[in-house]
Amino acid sequence: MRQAGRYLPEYRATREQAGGFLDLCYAPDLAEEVTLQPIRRFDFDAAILFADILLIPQALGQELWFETGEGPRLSLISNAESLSLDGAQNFLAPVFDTVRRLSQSLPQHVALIGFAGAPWTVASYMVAGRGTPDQAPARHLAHSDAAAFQSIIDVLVAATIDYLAAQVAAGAEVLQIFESWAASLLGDDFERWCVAPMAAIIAGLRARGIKTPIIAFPRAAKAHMGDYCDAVKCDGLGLDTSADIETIRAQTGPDMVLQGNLDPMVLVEGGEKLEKQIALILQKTRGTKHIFNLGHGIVPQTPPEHVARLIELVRGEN
Ligand code: 1CP
Repeated sequence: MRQAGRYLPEYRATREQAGGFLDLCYAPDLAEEVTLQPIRRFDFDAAILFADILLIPQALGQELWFETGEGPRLSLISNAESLSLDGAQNFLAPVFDTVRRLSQSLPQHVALIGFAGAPWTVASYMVAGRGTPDQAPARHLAHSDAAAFQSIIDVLVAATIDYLAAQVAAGAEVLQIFESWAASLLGDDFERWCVAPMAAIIAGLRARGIKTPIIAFPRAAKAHMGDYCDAVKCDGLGLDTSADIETIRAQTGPDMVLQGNLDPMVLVEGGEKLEKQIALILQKTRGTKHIFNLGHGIVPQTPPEHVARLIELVRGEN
């Protein structure tokens, strides 16, 4: 869903060289290269590690592959029995290698963002074996056998703490945790499967003395964002395209760092619409702690010139 590089010809060339998408994720020199490509072109203030949220299930022993033109596929599970934490971080060692390389090769002023998926979102793929519009298989398991679903979530929490801690040890300067499917849960379900695991990961990292800023991205969550931030204790909050910046700012107070929420489709369109949207976000966020960013992943058909124009407009303001 982030899929940052796919709008760039240089990404497509490196991806071709790697073979498959997963080969690219596990080849530190190539993953480093595709992380650097947008920075070279646009001089962004931050780079996000090239990897995927589904590497953790694979490291835990679940089969993972990508169907060309379709997306991820995983062998099916309905409890944690076949998952193993032993060896998981070893399996992920190439990712830490990529982070180490990037912390050397990125310009000093460019922050390196490490990341992972949040347990609910990752589990939704693990249980369905693929992406789903409504996460129905995971919601069904969470209701029909909460203990089994909890066992999957618990393994993910433990693996994710280790994974993010290792990224920090390798040089990640900011962490982002993607809860892409936060909108499919409400009320107690949201509390149990989104809030509690996110809080446990952040608390687990803090208990290890890790002070790295952590941005949570509960995409399109319907909860009160002030309460969410208080509960999970994140340092930053990613806003999707549907979020109203001023409303969320009022909910979180002035100290929370917000990030987002330009519509990626507006970036595809460009022109006057893009200029207006950017001006509006800049106006709404002036003088506040806000990281200019999209509200969701950049789409492959985005013309790179529109990204260059965005940078010009945002930088012109400062
Ligand atoms: O080249 C290709 O065809 C593969 C496309 C691709 C890429 C480039 C996938 C498959 N993942 C990625 C990289 C990726 N994914 C990054 C690295 C940085 C970047 O390129 O920007 C990151 C941060 C992610 C995160 C990710 N993967 C999320 C959460 C983020 C979000 O935007 O909400 C999710 C849900 C995924 C799963 C995933 N990986 C890839 C696809 C097609 C999907 C979505 C599957 C679906 O639900 O249909």
